[in-house]
Amino acid sequence: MPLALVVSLGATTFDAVAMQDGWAALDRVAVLGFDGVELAVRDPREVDGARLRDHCARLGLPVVAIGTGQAYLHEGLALAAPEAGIRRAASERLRQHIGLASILNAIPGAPPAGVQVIVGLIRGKAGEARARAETWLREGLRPVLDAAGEAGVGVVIEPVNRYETDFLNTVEETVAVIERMGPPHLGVLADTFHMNIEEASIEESLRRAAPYLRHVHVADSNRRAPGLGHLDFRRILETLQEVGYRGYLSAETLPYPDPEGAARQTVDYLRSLQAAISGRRRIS
Ligand code: LER
Ligand code: MN
Repeated sequence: MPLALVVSLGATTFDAVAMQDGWAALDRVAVLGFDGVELAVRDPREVDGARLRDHCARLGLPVVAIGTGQAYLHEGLALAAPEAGIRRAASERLRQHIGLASILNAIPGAPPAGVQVIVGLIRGKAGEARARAETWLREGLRPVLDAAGEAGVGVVIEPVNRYETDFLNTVEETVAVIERMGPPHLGVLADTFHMNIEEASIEESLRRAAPYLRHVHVADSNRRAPGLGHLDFRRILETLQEVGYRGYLSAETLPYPDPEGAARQTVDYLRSLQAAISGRRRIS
C-alpha cells in the first residue's frame, strides 16, 4: 500500500499534522520517500490549484486526499449546524473542495477512486437531535456528491472519536449513513487513532468498512507516528491487504519528536512491516 503524509497548506491549531509549512513541506515529503500527499485546506479559493497541480506533478507527488476540518475549526462551518446559513456555507465550501480535488486529480498516481474529499469535523455535532442531524448531513452532501460524480473524485466520511464530536463515532454508524445515502461516490475513511478509541475490534471494523473503504489515516494509539504507541500495525496492514484495500495509508500524526522525525518514523516503520509481511507470504 502506498504511503502519504498529511500536510497543512496554512498554519492551523489542529495538532495532528506533522508538517504545516505548506508548499515548502511538499518538497520534503517527496524527498522523505512518501508516494503521495494529503492536503489540509481551509478555503480552496485561496489556493492556486493549477500551480499546485503542476508543482506536485513535477515532484512526482500525487495529492491523494483533501482534509476540510479547518473550515470547522477556524470558521465554524458544519453540515449539521442548527443554523441554515451555516449549513449552506459548509455545503458550498465542500463544493469548492471538490473543485480543487478535480484539478489535482490530474496528477499521475491519484487513488483508484480519485482524490478523496474528507468529511471529518465539518459534519458538525448532533446534540439531542441525531435523526435531524443526519437529514441535514444528507441534504448538505447531496450537491457535493453530484459535483464529485461529475469530476471523477470521491467524498469520504470519517468516523471521529467521541471527544471531538457526538455524531458518527463508529464505522457501523457511518456505514449505515452511507448505505442509506447510496454510494458510489461516498465512502469511508478509517482512522486508526479514532478506531482505537471507539471500535471493539479494529480488524473487525475494517472488514465491515471494506466495501466502502476509500481512504485510511494512520496514527498510533497516542497519535504519534506508527510504532510509537501500542497499536498492532502488523495486524492492521494484514487486514487491509486481506480485504483488498487499494488506497493510500495517510499519516495524520503529531509532529513528534519533530516534523521530520515523525515523517521518517512513519516511512521506516510501515515499510519495514510491509517488507516483513510480503517476506512471510513468499515463504509460506
Ligand atoms: C481529521 O482527519 C481527524 O482525524 C479529526 O480528528 C479531525 O478532523
Ligand atoms: Mn483523521
